[in-house]
Amino acid sequence: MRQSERDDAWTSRIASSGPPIHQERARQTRQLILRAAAEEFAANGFRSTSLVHVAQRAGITKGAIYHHFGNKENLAASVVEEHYSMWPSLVAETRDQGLNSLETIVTLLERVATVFRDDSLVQASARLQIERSTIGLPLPTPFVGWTELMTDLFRAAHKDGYLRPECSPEMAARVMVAAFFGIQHISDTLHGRRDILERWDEVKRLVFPGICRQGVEVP
Ligand code: LUB
Repeated sequence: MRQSERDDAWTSRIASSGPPIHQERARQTRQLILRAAAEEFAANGFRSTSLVHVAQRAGITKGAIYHHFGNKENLAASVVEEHYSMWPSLVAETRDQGLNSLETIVTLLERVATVFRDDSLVQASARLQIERSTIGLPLPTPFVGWTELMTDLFRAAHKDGYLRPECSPEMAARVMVAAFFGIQHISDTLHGRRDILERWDEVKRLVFPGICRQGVEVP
C-alpha cells in the first residue's frame, strides 16, 4: 500500500467518524501533530525523535499520535507527504502574479528559498528524505516533482524566447533543481539555512545567465 493510501486510510477512518465538528477537530489535531513532529524531526532526525517529545511539544497524549498516525514511521512519511502538498498553492500564487515566464521562475525559487529557511515542515522533510533508508516506508521520490514543475515553467520561458537555443527546458530544470538542492543543503549544514537567500541570489546571478539567451536580463 502506497504511503498516501496508508495516510488516507488513517485520515479517512478518523475524519469520517462522528459529526463535522469532530472531523474538524481531528483535522486540527492531525495538523498540530504534524507540525510538532516536524520540529522534532528537523532538529533530531528520524531515529532520535521520540513520540513522547512530539506529544509534549504538541500538548497532547502519545495515544493521540498513535490514533492519528499509527506509528513513528507513518508519522514521518506523513510529514514528507504534507511537505510536498504545500508547493502547488505556492506555485499557483506565483503564477497568478502577472509576471512573465522568466520572472515567475525567479520569483518562485526565491519564495521557495524563504520557505526552506522558515518552515520546519519543509526542513523536516528534507532531512527525512536524506534519512529515507532508516524509515523503512515508501516516501515520495525526491526531486522528481520539482524537476517536472521546473521543466514546465522553463518550457514557457523557452516559448517566450528567454532560453539559449542550446539549453532545453529539461536541461534548465535539472540544473536549477540541482543548484537549489545544493545551496539549501549546504546552507543548512553550515549555517542552519540562515544564509540561504544570499546563496540563492548567487545562483540567480551566475546560473541564470548561462541558461538565458544573450542580452536577456535576469530579473
Ligand atoms: C528539493 C528536496 C530539497 C529540490 O525533494 C525535493 O524536491 C527537494 C529534498 O526533499 O530540495 C529542490 C527544489
